[in-house]
Amino acid sequence: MSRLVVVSNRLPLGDNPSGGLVVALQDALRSSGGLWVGFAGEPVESPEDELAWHPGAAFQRASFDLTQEDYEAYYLGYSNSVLWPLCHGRVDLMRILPGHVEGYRRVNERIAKLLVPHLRPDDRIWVQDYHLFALAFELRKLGVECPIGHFLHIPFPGPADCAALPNPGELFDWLSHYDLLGFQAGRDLSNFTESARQLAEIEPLHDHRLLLQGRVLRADVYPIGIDTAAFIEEARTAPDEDRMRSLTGAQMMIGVDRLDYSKGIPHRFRAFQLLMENNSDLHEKISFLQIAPPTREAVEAYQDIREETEHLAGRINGQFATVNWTPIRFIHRPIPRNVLAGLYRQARIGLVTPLADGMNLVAKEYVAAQDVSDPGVLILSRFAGAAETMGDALIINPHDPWELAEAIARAMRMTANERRRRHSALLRDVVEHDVGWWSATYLDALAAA
Ligand code: ADQ
Repeated sequence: MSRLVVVSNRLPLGDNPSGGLVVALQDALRSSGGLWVGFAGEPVESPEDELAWHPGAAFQRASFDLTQEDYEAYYLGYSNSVLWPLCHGRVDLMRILPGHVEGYRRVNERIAKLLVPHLRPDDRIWVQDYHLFALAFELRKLGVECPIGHFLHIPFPGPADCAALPNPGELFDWLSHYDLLGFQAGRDLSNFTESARQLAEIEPLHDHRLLLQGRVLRADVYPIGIDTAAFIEEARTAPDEDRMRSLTGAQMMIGVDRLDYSKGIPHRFRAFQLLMENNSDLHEKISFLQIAPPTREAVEAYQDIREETEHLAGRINGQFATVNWTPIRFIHRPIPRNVLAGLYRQARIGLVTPLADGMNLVAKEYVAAQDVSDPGVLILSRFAGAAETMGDALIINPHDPWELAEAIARAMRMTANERRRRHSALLRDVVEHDVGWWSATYLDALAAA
């Protein structure tokens, strides 16, 4: 079997690293004697001209260094201040600076140069996400001919948004050097083909193949999943968090997100406020736990979101709290997985309302964590990739606070029969399409590409 080489922005560090992607790729990496290459996490003053090796995992791991300048241009700059907002429909938040795209090209080129001496002719390379769009292009320049696939974890923008890039054609040039492009949802594949049609040269062939900028490649949809069996077990055996039980017997509604403007957290707070204003019978009956650790605080667009959400939560609590009841609890810390699994299981409602999201794994974790005899209700934004396969959730438009408030009220009143019927359909999908299915399906397609 040919060796699998995975390249991602972040290298999973620590002994026996875990996390969905690691679990998904571990078997394929181990059985092929595979290698994972990524950034070690902190910029350094004088980077090494070689990869650094990290023993302690079931596969080989190697990291590359970045200078502060490269980190700012490639990671904080082009990746997270241009591509992230672009792919999440927020071109208004893009900060285009000429040095940033240069830095992005430079880092992709540097990773390619560091990787090439360690490659074998029959390797298969799997590149993860938007930080590394240009990697195949750089590897091909250095003569690498083995199959290279890309998987995009976030949405692909449509033509109107793509046109906001300084040089949209370059993105499609980069992508044309892959053999397989994987997307989370049908929506992303259509956006990709439509954007390429308007901004580059594309010709559809048969069997998910196409000609992009004169090169043949395959593009298809591979919705990512979670390690479902492990998460079900985690939730079943989770510690009972008595401290989270409410004094008034209120049902818990839970939201779990990185504190990111794409996740629609202020929108759900406003909908909750509307619900409270119009349904006094629900006062003291529902308590909303939002867990949202801050991320990317060095990126300008992230600096307002914490203040805005804290302000909203404070206002809502001020308006409705009673001596025995706090309507919203807002936690800014990451939570250990087993505690998180237990909280999902206790929550009568899982609230997942992004304005744009590649997939959204919280939706799948919430479903996996439920007690099948008395499951809770998933409320899911139609803008999450997950909505394409999780139609038995209450699908909502997060921009419409009335619709969202109505869905919460409906979930609170839903009969146990209807909850079980919806949950069993959702669980079937989350079990069948877990993260192992995702990686196996993608890697089969890469082998055939
Ligand atoms: P993210 O934007 O990070 O991922 P998501 O899919 O929701 O979004 O995954 C977040 C993960 O972090 C979940 O496993 C969740 O449990 C965990 N998490 C979040 N807050 C936490 C907390 N406070 N404590 C502990 N764990 C927490 C990107 C894309 C998504 C896509 C994934 C995978 O943006 O759309 O689903 O990659 O492809």
